[in-house]
Amino acid sequence: MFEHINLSSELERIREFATGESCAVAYHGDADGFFAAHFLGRITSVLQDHSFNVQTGDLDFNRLIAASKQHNITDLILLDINVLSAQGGLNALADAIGGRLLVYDDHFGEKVPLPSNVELVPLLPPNPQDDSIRPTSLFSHRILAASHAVNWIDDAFVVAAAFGEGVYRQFSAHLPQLSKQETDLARRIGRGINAYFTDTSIDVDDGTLLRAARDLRAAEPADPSERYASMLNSSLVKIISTAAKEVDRQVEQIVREAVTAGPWYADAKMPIYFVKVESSRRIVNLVASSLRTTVDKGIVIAVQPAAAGLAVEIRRARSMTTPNLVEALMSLNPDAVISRGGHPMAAGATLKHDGAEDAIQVLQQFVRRSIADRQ
Ligand SMILES: [Mn+2]
Repeated sequence: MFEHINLSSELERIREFATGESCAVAYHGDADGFFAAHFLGRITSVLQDHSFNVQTGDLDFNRLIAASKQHNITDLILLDINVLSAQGGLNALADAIGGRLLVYDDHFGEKVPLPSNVELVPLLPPNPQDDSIRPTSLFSHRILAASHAVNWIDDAFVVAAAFGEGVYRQFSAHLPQLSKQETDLARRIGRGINAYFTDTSIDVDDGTLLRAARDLRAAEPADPSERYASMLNSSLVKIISTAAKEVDRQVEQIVREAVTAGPWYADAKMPIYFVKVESSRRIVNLVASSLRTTVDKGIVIAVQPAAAGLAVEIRRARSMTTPNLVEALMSLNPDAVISRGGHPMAAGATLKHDGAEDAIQVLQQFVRRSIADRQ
């Protein structure tokens, strides 16, 4: 899946990049970004002591800039940060950072030139299929495997990451094989980590969960029959289970209400669902994905007011091949947008509060038209 990338030269690049105390890793606060950071932290210990999670839903690069300054960080590795969808934020970060940015990303977004101190390694192959996705965590696991022997916990982690990213089925042939029981636990962990990072009170330099993952990894029992229990009873699983319970409860309730309320645009085969999420946790993406899975047809648009602007997430039923949801977001007036990007079947944006309503209408019309055109 990463045939177009020379893994050993990327390993070298990361080792050269992360040599001094001035380097840190910044990762998207979700299972994919988290495990990507965990795996790279295992390659070079410099990155273990300096890691920032970024709530890219809000694309709060200002917090990242402030945290970097506070810790004297001048060089950053960005994992799963979706920077291509927030060029303004990326430019500000590149300008403020003083050193270099090394970006691993598989998102589509604005096509504009990058600042000269930004090095981008595209994880997607040059000519991807329409719905291509190459999670950063799967890439980092490959890099780690090229450098160290990976153990069972590493395998369980990469499966957890695939579940968290919603690509387990798509990539199962490329993933380690676990037992049914182990696979179920990995699914719980992936989803639990997504839930953990929906808490907007988590600070940008909070390393609790990464430490828990490293402790678990370091304490892998020699006896394979004890591995499962050691993971199940780990502090990692305890921490995320609490978050997962609360998030599941909220998401399930919103999805149930949305199904009862019915689609915003009622077409028997291709309904469009429109949901407004109100929560102190940032769960708009989970609501959108869960509603998409539940209704299993048409398009889902979910919005949630956030500090930076109105977060919007848009999903397409898995059986559909159009419309391209990144194109839908790109049809919006750039003046109304703080960030936008994603994948053809799952994309998101943050809209400026001022003008968000008009932008949502444009989006609704785009989707409605593209559905009508198919028939
Ligand atoms: Mn992510």
